[in-house]
Amino acid sequence: MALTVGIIGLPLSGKTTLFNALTRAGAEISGYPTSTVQANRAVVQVPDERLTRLAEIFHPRKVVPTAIEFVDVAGIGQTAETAKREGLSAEFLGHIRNADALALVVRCFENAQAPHPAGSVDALRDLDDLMTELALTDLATVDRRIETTGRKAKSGDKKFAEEVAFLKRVRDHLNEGRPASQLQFTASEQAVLGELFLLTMKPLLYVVNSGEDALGEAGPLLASDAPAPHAGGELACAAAVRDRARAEGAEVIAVSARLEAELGELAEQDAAEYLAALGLPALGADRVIQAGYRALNLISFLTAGEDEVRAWTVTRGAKAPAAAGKIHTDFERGFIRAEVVHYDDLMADGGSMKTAKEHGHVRLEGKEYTVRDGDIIEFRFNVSK
Ligand SMILES: Nc1nc2c(ncn2[C@@H]2O[C@H](COP(=O)(O)OP(=O)(O)OP(=O)(O)O)[C@@H](O)[C@H]2O)c(=O)[nH]1
Ligand SMILES: [Mg+2]
Repeated sequence: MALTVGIIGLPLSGKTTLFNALTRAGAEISGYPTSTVQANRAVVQVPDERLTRLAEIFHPRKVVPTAIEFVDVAGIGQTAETAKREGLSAEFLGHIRNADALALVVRCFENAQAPHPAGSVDALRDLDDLMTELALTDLATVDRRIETTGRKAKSGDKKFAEEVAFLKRVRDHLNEGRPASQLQFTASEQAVLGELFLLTMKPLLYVVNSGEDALGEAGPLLASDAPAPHAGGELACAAAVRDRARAEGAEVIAVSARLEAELGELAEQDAAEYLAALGLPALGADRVIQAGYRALNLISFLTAGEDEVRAWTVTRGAKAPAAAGKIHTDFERGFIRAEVVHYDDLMADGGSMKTAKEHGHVRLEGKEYTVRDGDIIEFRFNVSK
């Protein structure tokens, strides 16, 4: 099943425009808020040029990239959606509860045709609003759970009393405006948290939606420690989001959703030339997907043969048998060894497995081997025992 990234942000921050750029799905956008009433969903392939290169070497019958699902929802805050200040509605939540990560679209672009609902561009104010809504929503979830568990605790079962004590700690923490992801908890407490699907537990990815003119400068600015070259404006906005994201150890990237959406309508070659002219390395859509992978702490390993060349997703730090289990449970159960050559090594060896073997680049690894991003793996297994 594909991992899901929920695209959230204030009204008119460019969520649907970004969604369209990511998925080329052509969802409706507009210049006034709450245009996205229903959620937009689409599954997209994770771009991986290594697959293309491997396909040239192995001539497989098919090439299978991994996939990621994006969900685009209505704007949060400053709208009827949250006017009652009780957090997000059940319907809204239904769309993002199960997301594996949240992409927070932060508006840094100026656009007189679609003015910012709060009257000015101010990323930190917007982020505070957004995080408050998420925390309020989590608080409501925790409160409900305290009620139900509290009733069970009346039976005298110590387990429920402990759970209530923990939930109250979570509530206090959220009340201080801190995300649940910063809590310390034991394994059994983690199990309780896992059942709550709290929004502030999810890995975050900050997406600075900058104007098309500022994008060329915003990208390098995010990668550097430099202050914004002038006060106010789109670059100062981008720098503010960068500093916030860094303080939280979260991923941050800059895109111009509108530019990306327009590029998405061009032929791939034309889009690439246009990007190069702007000094941009890759389509923002691709960078969002890759940053999503980093936010989720995921890596890809590869399999390559005559039948198929394919990318698989595992959590960073996964051992070889767990990776094998992604392909088939039998592979994990009967795991014997993994024959591994790293993609970079294979390329350095001219794409020849024979040369790679001669150079000692093909290794046999056991159960304790930690899979690396870009490993090309063939598993040896035996399930007859
Ligand atoms: N100049 C400029 N305008 C943008 C950019 N991204 C979005 N817009 C404009 O902002 C307006 C809102 O864009 P949407 O993508 O609908 O915003 P949204 O966040 O999905 O809005 P809601 O669903 O109502 O919350 C549209 O008029 C877009 O054309 C951008 O990068 N630059
Ligand atoms: Mg929208």
